[in-house]
Amino acid sequence: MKEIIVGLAGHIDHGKTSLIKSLTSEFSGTLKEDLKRGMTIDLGIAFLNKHITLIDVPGHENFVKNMISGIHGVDIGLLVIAADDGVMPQTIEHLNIFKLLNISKLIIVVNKIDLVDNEIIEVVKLEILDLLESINFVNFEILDISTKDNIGIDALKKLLENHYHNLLPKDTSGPFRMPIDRVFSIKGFGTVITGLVISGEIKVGDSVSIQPINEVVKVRGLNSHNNKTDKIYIGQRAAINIQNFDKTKIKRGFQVVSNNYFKGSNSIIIKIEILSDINKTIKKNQRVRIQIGTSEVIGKIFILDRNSISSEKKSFVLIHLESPLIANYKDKIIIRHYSPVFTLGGGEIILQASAKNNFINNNKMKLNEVGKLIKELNKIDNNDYIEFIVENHNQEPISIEKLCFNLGILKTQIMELLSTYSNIISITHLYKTWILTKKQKTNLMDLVFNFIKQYFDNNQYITNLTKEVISNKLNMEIDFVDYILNNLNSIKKIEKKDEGWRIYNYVVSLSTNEIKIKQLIMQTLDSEKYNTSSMEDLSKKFLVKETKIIINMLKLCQAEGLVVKINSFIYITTSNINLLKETLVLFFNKKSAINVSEFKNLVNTSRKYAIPIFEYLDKINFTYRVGNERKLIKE
Ligand SMILES: Nc1nc2c(ncn2[C@@H]2O[C@H](COP(=O)(O)OP(=O)(O)OP(=O)(O)O)[C@@H](O)[C@H]2O)c(=O)[nH]1
Ligand SMILES: [Mg+2]
Repeated sequence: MKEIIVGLAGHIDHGKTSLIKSLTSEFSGTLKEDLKRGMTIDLGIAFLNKHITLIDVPGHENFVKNMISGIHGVDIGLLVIAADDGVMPQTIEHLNIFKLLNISKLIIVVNKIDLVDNEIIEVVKLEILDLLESINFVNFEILDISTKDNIGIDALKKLLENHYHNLLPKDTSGPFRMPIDRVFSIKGFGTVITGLVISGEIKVGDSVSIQPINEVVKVRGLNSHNNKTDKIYIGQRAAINIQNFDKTKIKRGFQVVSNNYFKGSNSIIIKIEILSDINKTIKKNQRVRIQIGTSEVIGKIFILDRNSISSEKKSFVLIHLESPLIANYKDKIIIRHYSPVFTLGGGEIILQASAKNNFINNNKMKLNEVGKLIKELNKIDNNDYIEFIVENHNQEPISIEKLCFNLGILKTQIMELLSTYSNIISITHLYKTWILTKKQKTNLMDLVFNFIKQYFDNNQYITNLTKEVISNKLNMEIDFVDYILNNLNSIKKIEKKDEGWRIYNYVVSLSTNEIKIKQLIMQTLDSEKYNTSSMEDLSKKFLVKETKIIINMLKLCQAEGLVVKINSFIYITTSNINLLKETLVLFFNKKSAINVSEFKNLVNTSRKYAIPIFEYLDKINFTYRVGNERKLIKE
């Protein structure tokens, strides 16, 4: 399962289409206008044999956009330079685009050698070598060709065959992804989409989605090399026939992808690179054309750590896109000047954000925060941002699913990838898996512990803190909080207390006066049974000027489970409540329902207490109301 795609490039009229014709005896143009004008406008596809595909592109400066659509993701770049013309503007621009898209294998064809003598050929070659050196291209071969006199064609075929044999098969295990370059319909078949598969594989019958319109479609048929096939995979040019789908809804630039992968982004953070030969800078808020794969959208560049960007230094910028783009980690992009249109540079995607969650409009990520991110990114010099992406989720650790989505890889691949990162760990708890850096985990453990500690310091009369409160206050996923709490417990920093947690060995430290008041409250409430004093009554009784101490001690008694709050005025001790329940159970043995006056007599209380106590008993599901009576809820 191995194929190679060769993308042609070069200045207008230098002989790209002629070369394809000589190699394949096939005309690759697809448009009538191409024939009329004698110039290529859009992409053309031709097959050298069943495993080598050639992609023809236009050389005219107005159609560089189509050229980029054609050569993104190819294995080899084939740059055609006419010997009678030498290096021309699009020779340079196309070569730069190969470089920016990381198409590192290059064959240079010096064409039309029939038109010049040997000396000129040598001069042109020197010119080419100079150019390659200035762009820092090292992996290339140069061939002399005349398509007119059929010189060098066999040598080129042989060279391409050699490349084919030396190429290692590509890994087909990723999620499926194919940027669309053509859409058409065939009578009786419906809509057909073509493109170059840049990741994964699909089979007939699979369900895939079309992004960024997020439409799920079923694969009805597949085609590759003009033949029906039941499977297409990475590295192939392919056609997908989809069921019942209106072709006008699909455009070049959309992508066919595995469901739940590669969704549209409205904001991207990229590592940007400006071409050295254009002598231009990119300024803050500049509008540019952004091209990824086969799509182009307009974007605005936010430079957050300097005023402008020139070719001397790579930098990170935020780009806000006017319409969504399928942009994934490490995707290569081309940046073109808005008007006049020419290539400014390129870049690599580091982070992407969807429309709902975009960096600027969402309160979650203000511009100055993006600025901080960019400062952090500037510190990384190894071109690997996975650790950064993981740690960037900070208090809301990234789930394994989301990380797979962000990186564009499958769950089955991620663990192997992450095992090569010594600072990254995975945590599985309550059937969920999060990915964190070691440092992030330590920080989050500290954060939760310090939060609990401070909470206890500020609220000294509480006895525990629930995970719900912690999750809420720290804005952290509850199941992850649960993991951290259990971890803090295992290292004896906190311990379980009733339904929540408290600092390990925590004791509420009370003053002598507080201890005294607490005892008095307990004694009083206990003896008053079901006609208890209110908070104010208690302060009067104990001659306390500040009710605060009573409030605090009542809260503490409540937290310790010694007292039950019936309403804001009525507190009853837990032992008296238990006694009440026992008394009621005995009553219900004799009679199925109890009314207020029976209750008043039974426990010797007044109406003022009876009604709230009834309501309390209903609330705790001990009794239920039937008319004016209460019945026992039997377990
Ligand atoms: N003498 C001579 N003419 C050639 C040779 N190869 C191509 N041509 C001529 O050059 C002209 C342009 O050739 P094309 O193959 O259309 O060039 P292209 O690079 O595809 O042009 P665009 O698609 O418009 O960028 C045609 O008239 C060809 O006949 C060659 O080896 N020798
Ligand atoms: Mg052409």
